[in-house]
Amino acid sequence: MVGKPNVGKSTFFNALTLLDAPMAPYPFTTIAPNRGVGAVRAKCPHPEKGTPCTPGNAKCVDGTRWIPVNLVDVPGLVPGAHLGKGLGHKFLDDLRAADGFVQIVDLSGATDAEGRIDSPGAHDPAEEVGWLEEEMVAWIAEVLGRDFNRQARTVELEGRKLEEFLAQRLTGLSIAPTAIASALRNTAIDRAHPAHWSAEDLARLGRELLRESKPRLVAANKCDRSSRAQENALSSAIAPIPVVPTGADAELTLRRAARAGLVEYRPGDAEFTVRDPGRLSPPQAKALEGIRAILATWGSTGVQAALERMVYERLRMIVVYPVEDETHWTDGQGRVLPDALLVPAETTARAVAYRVHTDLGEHFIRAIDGRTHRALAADHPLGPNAVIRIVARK
Ligand SMILES: Nc1nc2c(ncn2[C@@H]2O[C@H](COP(=O)(O)OP(=O)(O)OP(=O)(O)O)[C@@H](O)[C@H]2O)c(=O)[nH]1
Ligand SMILES: [Mg+2]
Repeated sequence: MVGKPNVGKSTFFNALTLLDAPMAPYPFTTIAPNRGVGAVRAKCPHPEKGTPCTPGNAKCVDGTRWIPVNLVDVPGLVPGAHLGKGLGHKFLDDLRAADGFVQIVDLSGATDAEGRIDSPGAHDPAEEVGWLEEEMVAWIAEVLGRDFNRQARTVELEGRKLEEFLAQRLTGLSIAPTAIASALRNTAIDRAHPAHWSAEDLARLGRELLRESKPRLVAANKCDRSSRAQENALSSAIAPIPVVPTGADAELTLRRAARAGLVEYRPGDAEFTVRDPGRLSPPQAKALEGIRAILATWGSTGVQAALERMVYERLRMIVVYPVEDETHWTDGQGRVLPDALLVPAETTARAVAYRVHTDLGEHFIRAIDGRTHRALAADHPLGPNAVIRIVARK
């Protein structure tokens, strides 16, 4: 969860995790990252077998699995952060390990670049998206560029592989070697002479690396104070980055009310019901009616949708179910579909084996498709919702 201060990052994070990270209507409320676990939904395969499942890691509610996803809420970023403005570098370093960024913006335009309150519509959220990208590009270019020319010369002299040299410099940024290779291709940079690369070349490469390795999605937050026209303007200004309108505050209220047993609400739903109107205080009743109006306008609070679009569309993840018995879909203890794993689309059968256990990956013989009962080779790419048994040497 990234963005300028005071846009609702911690509120968004709390809504997804039901944790209690501090939230307040002024900038820099968050001064150190908050870590927690949210979840994305997937249709559970158990009805195909006609038996209930026995989930271990990902609970199943009415046929919907909730697959855990690690989330990090970081302090607000301001223009000039890579030079140390605001909480600067510290903030950027918290982003290293992320697979993707959900940028929260203030769609209502009622906060300036430093997160100070202003009148609604005074600021254009598209600008936040623009300068945040520049900050991240500058940050990656800086990580790449430290003592670059001297080291690049030795790479040239020793004829070392450029990709390896760059990968080494980018360690910890969670950037795949394939992303480095395609960033090099896309920038058409002079591969033979890295020692001659200019600061501009490094920035171009940084921009490509960011694009290749850290998919982004914008949550246009505070939609309760915004219009569809504002959403459309933002979407066209920052295309092709997808925009999901969100009301983090409303989602948090609903989830907490559901936890307290006051309402029936499932994250992502378009509606909720009050269990016992007599139990609500007048302010609670009023807040919930306000949220009803938000749901009527926007269809949902958008928070769950934003996370799921990030995971499924932007990160291209799928859910697979490893089992030990391909007929009953059970593990060794007879539990049905115990594990639901999020893996990149087209992950191979062997890679899933490694995810389950290193031994299983190393001693992999074949996998068996739980639906067709056909054998799958190690490099067979898996599709969404695959149920597979892995056969390994003992
Ligand atoms: N109207 C409205 N206000 C919201 C929404 N989400 C969050 N807020 C409010 O925005 C303010 C800032 O929320 P935080 O979650 O602390 O924002 P942040 O981005 O984490 O802020 P920093 O940690 O300072 O960077 C709080 O007053 C929230 O109640 C929303 O969907 N609608
Ligand atoms: Mg915060």
